Amino acid sequence: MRLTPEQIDRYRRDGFVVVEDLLPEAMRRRMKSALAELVEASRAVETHDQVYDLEPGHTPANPRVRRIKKPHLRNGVFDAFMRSPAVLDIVSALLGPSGVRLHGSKLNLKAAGYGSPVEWHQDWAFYPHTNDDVCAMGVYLDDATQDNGAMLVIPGSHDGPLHDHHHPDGYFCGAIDPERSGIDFSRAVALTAPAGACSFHHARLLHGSAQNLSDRPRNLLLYEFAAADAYPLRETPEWTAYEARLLRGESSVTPRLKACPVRLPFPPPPREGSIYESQSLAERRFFAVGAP
Ligand SMILES: O=C(O)CCC(=O)C(=O)O
Repeated sequence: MRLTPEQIDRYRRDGFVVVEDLLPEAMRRRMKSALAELVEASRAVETHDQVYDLEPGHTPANPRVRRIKKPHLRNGVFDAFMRSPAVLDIVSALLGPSGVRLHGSKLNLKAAGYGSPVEWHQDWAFYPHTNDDVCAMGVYLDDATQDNGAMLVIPGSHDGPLHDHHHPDGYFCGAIDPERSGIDFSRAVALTAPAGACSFHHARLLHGSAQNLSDRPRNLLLYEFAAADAYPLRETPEWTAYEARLLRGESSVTPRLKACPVRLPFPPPPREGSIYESQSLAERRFFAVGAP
């Protein structure tokens, strides 16, 4: 499937585009059963680790998972979809001709009844690159609706400033202070779409999502992609592993530079491991958290 020129224009103007029916139904079912197996296996885990970020209240008898880290390394189905021509054709159209590299992946569960919110942020604050041809693809494993925590975005904000994601005490906490930021949150739109849809959002786009107090889960698989000639500023990657993440295009040691606002996510927060952990340190929250 290819994007129409109108869809590409919309991504450039608004900073996001949603494409329905991109994930084949058989693959969606395989992803859901791979996810169910991973949640079942989380009974063996008591604290966050390399695979799991756990919801408050998780116990072996009552497993509650907030995020699967790097799902493309956990089950082949998550690896296969990001390499499919349908996905790479779209991502190439958005990121340009140099090629596509996987930066990372995650699966945010947002379980029915308690799934945690994600405070407003810009992905760029977490992983700035030498140019901003960087995006995240959301794969809707379930319907995303107004009441089950669909992602909220501020259209056009990818062209605006990089907001402060630091705590007043000086460390990076990965969340924007809703009062100090001056952002007009009434402009937010919800990326509601049926299961099988995929969204693509620019790394500088403002976004967040509310707690899921509905009785339906909202599992969202996310792949982070960078243009092949965008080099990460935060870390010096191990070269062989970095090259293995090149999904399309040619390897190059000549990154493309573009003047973009950058603020490195340092010093690191006292609690690290996932966005949920670092955001739990934020002084003020936008999204309410109900009792689990
Ligand atoms: O799961 C969501 O609704 C938001 C995800 C997100 O923005 C993130 O994990 O960086």
